[in-house]
Amino acid sequence: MESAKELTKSQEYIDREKEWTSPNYTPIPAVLSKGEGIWVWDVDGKKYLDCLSSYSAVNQGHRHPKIIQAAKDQMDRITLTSRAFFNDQLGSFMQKLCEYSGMEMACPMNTGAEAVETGLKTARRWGYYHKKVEENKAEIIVAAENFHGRTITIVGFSTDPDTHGGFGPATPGFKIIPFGDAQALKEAITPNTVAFMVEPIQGEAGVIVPPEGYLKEIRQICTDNNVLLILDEIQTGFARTGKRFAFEHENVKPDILLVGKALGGGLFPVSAALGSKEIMNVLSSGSHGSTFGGNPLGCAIGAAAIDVLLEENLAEKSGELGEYFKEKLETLPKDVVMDVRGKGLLLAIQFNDRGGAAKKYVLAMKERGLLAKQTHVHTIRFAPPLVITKEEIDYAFGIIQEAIEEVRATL
Ligand code: IF1
Repeated sequence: MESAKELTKSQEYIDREKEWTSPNYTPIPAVLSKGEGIWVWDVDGKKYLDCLSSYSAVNQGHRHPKIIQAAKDQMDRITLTSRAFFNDQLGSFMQKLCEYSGMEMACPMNTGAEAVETGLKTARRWGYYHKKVEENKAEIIVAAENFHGRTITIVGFSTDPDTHGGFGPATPGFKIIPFGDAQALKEAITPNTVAFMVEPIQGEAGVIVPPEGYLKEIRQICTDNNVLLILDEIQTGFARTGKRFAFEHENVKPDILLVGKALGGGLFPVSAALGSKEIMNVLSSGSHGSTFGGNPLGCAIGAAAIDVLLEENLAEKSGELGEYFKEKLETLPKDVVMDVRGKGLLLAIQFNDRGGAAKKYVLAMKERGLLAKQTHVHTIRFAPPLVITKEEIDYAFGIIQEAIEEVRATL
């Protein structure tokens, strides 16, 4: 049990953050000050296993030495040039990223939302320039329960009231269909449809895996109707689900691939929208950009982030260890945990109503030294850094079991 003094130390940080910072989050009360690999420490020196990985942005582990060194080396050279000029890191990073993902060309951005907006703009322009859709008539289809970021356009097609409430009016030109329903896509397409954007596994919705064959079906429907398939792999990408990208589980390829999070190696915002040369060339000079997009520091970090995934074989590890972790989660008491979902090390457990709100379990896990976060009241996502070992999964599972037993006794 923390002493009163220790509580004061953490509390002091919490109070100061609350005093000066907008309340757009309700953090779990852990004040983190150090991270290494799968471990983080709070200001009182308490050690936690990070089972969130900053929503899958720390796949390589906290402060991976190779990525940190690449950042330090680049910081001793040059960090920001803007794209008003060339720099000596961007071309090789774009080539590495395209070769890793099997795409022809990439547009470098910073946050996931920027990559999503880049994908949407590219799809609309492709529609007008190549599909000859009438100007300002382009339609883009998205899935219900989506999460693609927080800009006004993106939240405008969210079905989550917390995400879109109070931010209207929505950007026009978007249609919403049920996730996982290929027939619904077929029926929603019109001659003005330029793209269908979807997460291959819906993260924020609670790690919702679509029916087997869904990706193959929507790929075919988009091809048959000359509609671009945009896959948002910002959370599922970079080895998280047991493959380089989740689309590989069904051997399909998107027309536009959106990436971010772990591309920044747990260090720095690095994202991109990738596609064929025909598609990406619609972004003519002066039509799109960003101050930091393609900056040499982010490129050096992104290149090292990809190298680590390859050198440490993290996609295969994530697949094997994810299976192992999932099998253990499936042994949790069925009267409390009604469902276990996910692929690779993107996993989630859903509590039944008797299990009650997931937050109680999250707090009990935090007390025992494991950090996770609930989503949509009854679900907890488990997404540790992909460098976790089998023994560390056993340790994490022990904490999860104890926390569930403790809370279950109070129900
Ligand atoms: C928050 C959620 C996860 C994403 C997908 C684009 C983005 C995200 C599939 C935008 C970002 C983050 C954002 C963060 C919490 C987290 C999140 F809970 F919000 F929904 F992971 F599920 N596509 N997801 O998951 O990327 O602009 O943030 O770099 O906003 O609370 P970003």
